Amino acid sequence: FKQKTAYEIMPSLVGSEMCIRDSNKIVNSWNEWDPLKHVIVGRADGTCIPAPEPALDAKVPEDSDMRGTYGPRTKDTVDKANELLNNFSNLLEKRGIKVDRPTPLDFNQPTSTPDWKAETMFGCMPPRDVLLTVGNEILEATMSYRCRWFEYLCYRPLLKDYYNKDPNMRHESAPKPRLTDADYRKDYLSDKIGVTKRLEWTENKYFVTTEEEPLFDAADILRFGKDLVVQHGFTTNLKGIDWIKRHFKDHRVHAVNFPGDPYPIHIDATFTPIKEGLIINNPQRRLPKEQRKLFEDNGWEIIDAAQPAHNTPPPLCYSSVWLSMNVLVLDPKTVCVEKSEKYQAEQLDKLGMEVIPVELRDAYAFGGGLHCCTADVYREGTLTVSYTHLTLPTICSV
Ligand code: DAV
Repeated sequence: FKQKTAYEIMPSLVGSEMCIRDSNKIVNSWNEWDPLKHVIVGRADGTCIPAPEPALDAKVPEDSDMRGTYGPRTKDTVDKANELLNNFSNLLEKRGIKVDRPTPLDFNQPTSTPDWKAETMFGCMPPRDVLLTVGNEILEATMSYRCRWFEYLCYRPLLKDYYNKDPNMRHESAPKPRLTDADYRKDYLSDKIGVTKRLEWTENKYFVTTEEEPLFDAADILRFGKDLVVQHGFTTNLKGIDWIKRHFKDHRVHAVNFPGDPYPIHIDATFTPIKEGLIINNPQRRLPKEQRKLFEDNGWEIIDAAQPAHNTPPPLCYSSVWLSMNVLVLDPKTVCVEKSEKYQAEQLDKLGMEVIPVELRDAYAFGGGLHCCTADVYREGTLTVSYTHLTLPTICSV
C-alpha cells in the first residue's frame, strides 16, 4: 500500500499553505521578500539599443543620448555588464541561492509578424520584465514593445527544464498582442511634448498605450501573497490588468498609478516592498492618498525612499536615477543594494536590514537594476493573506 501524497488526495492543495516542499518542486514564489532559494539572473550578451518604435520612443527622455541611434551596444560595455552580472550571480550562489541564466538570441536581427516589422530586438538582461512567478506558475507577459515580442524565447530553455522536472509547475503565456499602430497613441511621439504636459497626462492616466488589447510587462506587478499590485502606465494598460485579474482568479488584483513619473514603466523603481508591512515609495512618485489607504488600513507602512546617489543615469540608459531603490530582497532581513547607492543602503541599514552591496551601475543601461536583472524561481513560504479588511478598487473602464 502506497500512501497518497497531499497532492494526490486534493490537487487543489498545490501551492497552498498545506503544501509541503518536495524535491520535485522547482517553482514557488508568492511575494517579494520570503527567503530566496532559486533565481534567474539576466545576461548582457548582444543587447541592442532598439530601433525607433511607438511605445519605446515615448519612454526615451527628450534629451537622452539614445535618441536617433540604434543597434548593438559596444563590446566593452557588454563585457563590463556581463562581468557585473556574473559577479552578482556568484555572490548569490555563495549564499546558497541557485542561479540560472537565460540563453541570448541574436538580438541584432529584424523580426516581424503579419502586423509589423522591427529592425532589432532588445536583449535578455532584465528577466523581471518578462517573467511573472506566482506560486507554482511562471507566466510570460504580453510585453508592449515590438522589439521585446520574442524575448520570452531566451527563457524557454529554462522554463522547459522546470516544467519537465516539476510536475506541478504551470507554464503560462499571456495572449501575444498584435501591437499594431492601434495600440499606441501617435501624439505621444512628439519631441515637443515637454515634461509638464507628460506629468499632466500621467496624472490623468493618459498613457502612450491605448486599450486596444491587453498589454502588460511583468515588472509592473508586485506580489504580496494573495494580493497582486499592478501599475497602470506606459507598459501595462487597464485591459492588461483585467486580464491578470481574470487569470489569477484566486488573487485580489489592485491597480495603482503614480502621478509624478513622466515616463511610468515598471513599478520596481517606484514602489518596493522590503518585508511584510514595509514599503519604500519614490518621493517623486508618491502613491495617491486614496490608494495608500488600502495598505495603511491593513497595517502596512509606506515611507519615502532615500535619495539616489547620482544626479543622472549612466550613458545610454533608459531607466531613471531611481534604480537606487530597485533592490533585491533575499529574505526579510537581507537586501542587495547597488554599491554606489549609499543613501539607499544607509536607510535600509537603519531599518534593521543587513545590506549587501552589489556593484551593478555599469549594467543599468542594459535593462535596469538588481530587481530588474533577476526573476524569482523559488522563495520559501506559502500563500499568505496580506490584507484582511480591504475593499477592492474596481478596475474602471475607459
Ligand atoms: O525609474 O526609469 C525603471 C524600471 C526598470 N524596470 C525608471 C523605471
